[in-house]
This record gives sequence, C-alpha cells and structure tokens, in this order.
Amino acid sequence: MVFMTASFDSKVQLYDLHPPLDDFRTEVLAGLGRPLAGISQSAPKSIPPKFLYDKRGAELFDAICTLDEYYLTRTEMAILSAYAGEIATLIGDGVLIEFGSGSSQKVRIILDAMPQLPIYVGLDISKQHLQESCTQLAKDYPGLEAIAICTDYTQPLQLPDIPSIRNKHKIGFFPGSSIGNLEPQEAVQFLKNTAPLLEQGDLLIGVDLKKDKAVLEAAYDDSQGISADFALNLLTRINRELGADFELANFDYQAIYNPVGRIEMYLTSLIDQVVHLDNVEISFHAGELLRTENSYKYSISEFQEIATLAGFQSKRVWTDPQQLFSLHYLHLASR
Ligand code: AVI
Repeated sequence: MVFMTASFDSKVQLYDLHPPLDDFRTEVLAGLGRPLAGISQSAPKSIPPKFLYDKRGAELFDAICTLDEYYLTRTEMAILSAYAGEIATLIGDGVLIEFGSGSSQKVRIILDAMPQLPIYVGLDISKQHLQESCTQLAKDYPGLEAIAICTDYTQPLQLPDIPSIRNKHKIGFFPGSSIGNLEPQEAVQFLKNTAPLLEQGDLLIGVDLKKDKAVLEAAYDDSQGISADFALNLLTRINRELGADFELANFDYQAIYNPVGRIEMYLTSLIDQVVHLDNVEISFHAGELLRTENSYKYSISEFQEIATLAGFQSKRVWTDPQQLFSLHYLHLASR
C-alpha cells in the first residue's frame, strides 16, 4: 500500500510516500540476525546502507563529499561541467528526475546550462533534506517547478500521478555512483525498476571506476575520521529510533578494497559483547564484522553490461582525464 500526503507551497510540491519505520526495524533485525549459528563470516551481519541517511547521516555524507581523499564528488562535478552543453542538448525540454537528490548540488550544473528546464523531480528517503534542497532549488531557479517525492527509490517505484509530468520525455539522473552501493544483481533490478517511471526515456548516471587500492581505501577511510563517524552514526540512529543499546566505543571502522571490485565498509566489534534491541539479544564476538556498505567500482564495459541486462542502450560515456569516474547517458531500448 502507498501512503501519500501532498503539500504545496507556491513552487514546491511535496509527496510523502512514508517509508515506514517498521521497515527499518525489520531490516535491522534481519541484518543483525546473521550469521546464523555455525555459519562463517562469509555472510557477516549487515544493515542496508539506505539507513545511513538520517539527518545527521546526510550531513556527514555531505562532509565526506568535500574531503580531498573523496575524489568522486569533485570529479563527477568536473565531468558534468565539462559536458553540460552536450548533456543539456540530450535532455532537451524533458523532465529531469533525480534519484537520491540529497543536497542537489550536481543538478545545479545541469540547470545552469539549461535555464529553460521547466520541471525537476527529486526523489529521496531523507524527507527534511529533500524538502530543504527542493525549496532552495525553486528559489534559485525561478522558472523551475520543483516536485519533491519522499520515497525509498531502491524499491519498485509507485509514484503518484502528477499531471505536469504526464506524457513528457523523462530523464532520470542518478549521480554519485550510488548504484555502486547495490549488489550487481540489485543494480540490474534497480535499473529495470526505473523503466515504468522513465517510460521510453533516458538515464544519466555516474559510476565510479576501478583504480588503485590505496586511492580507494583513503577515499573511504579518511584522515579526519568523517567516514568512520558516518558509519558509527548508524548505531546512534538505531539506538535513538529503535531503542537499542549499542556502545559506539566498542566498535571500530574499516574500509577494505576487495579485488572482486568493491570497497567493503565495516564496523568491527572490539570486544565480545551483547547488544539489545526489542528484547532480542544480539551477540558480537571480538573481531566480528558488521557490514555497513559495499561500494562497487565498475569498468566502463562492466557497467554497460549491467545497463544492457536492464534493457538500456549506451548513448554516450564521458570520463575525466585521469579516468577516475564515468558518466553514462543511457536510453531505454524499446521492447
Ligand atoms: C553514496 N555512495 C555513493 C557513497 C559511496 O561512495 O559509496 C557512500 C559512502 N560511504 C562512505 N563514503 C561514501
């Protein structure tokens, strides 16, 4: 069932599809229930990364994006700026739909190149962040109609019928290499799920490239400890919202590059300990891992294979001179 409320100020429409708290509790309990007795560390305890983004988590992630070590944001922005004219031509007079709009900084590069763009739709799980950023966009781009939809876009999308975007050419925008936080088969499914929303439209998507292990590990375990705070904030959120009793000092953060092509981020239990959540006892032994995220890195051809499996054709790929990051413009192949 979809719960929906809509509120309208002069320029921003907000649709709240209420990602329920029950999902948070259920998914946290399921993820912390692993590994089952007798099963090895091959399936460590884990929590879906989408829950990292409460208000504080979103702020910490914004701080990560400004770090020297975290090359992803500035590199993707440089690619967007370098090719903004070409991107604007491909978008034409379509509707831009951003998945995980966060603080909406990157879309500004596109909007600056196409001030005539009439409609922007932002989808994000973090309602306050979404509302603030859409309101700011509507202020800064006076011709723009901004539509904010609070939803978990990693799930199959059931969007409200919005008259102003009906029958318009739609272009999804999924920057930041957030696709890398999904497992490859989930990435294919996510892309497939966008099809009913984009109709015969396009998708502009940022994808981080494979590179030197040291560069990757520094990007995900920075010298100021902000990446560590970002991961630990998940425990703070579980304590506050679900009444658990995690002791943050009993966990240490690490980011490790696995040569299968992904950075793995963990909180490691420093001691044998028992954490309580809803009358459930969750035990950790010293050295046990709780996975907070995977971040997959794809070569251009690996990502194109994923896109093809989901029914997209590659129209254009841009990269930076150091080949750190890639930006793909995909088109939904007609069936
Ligand atoms: C949101 N996502 C693309 C980030 C990444 O690079 O995988 C999340 C992140 N986690 C720690 N640092 C960045």
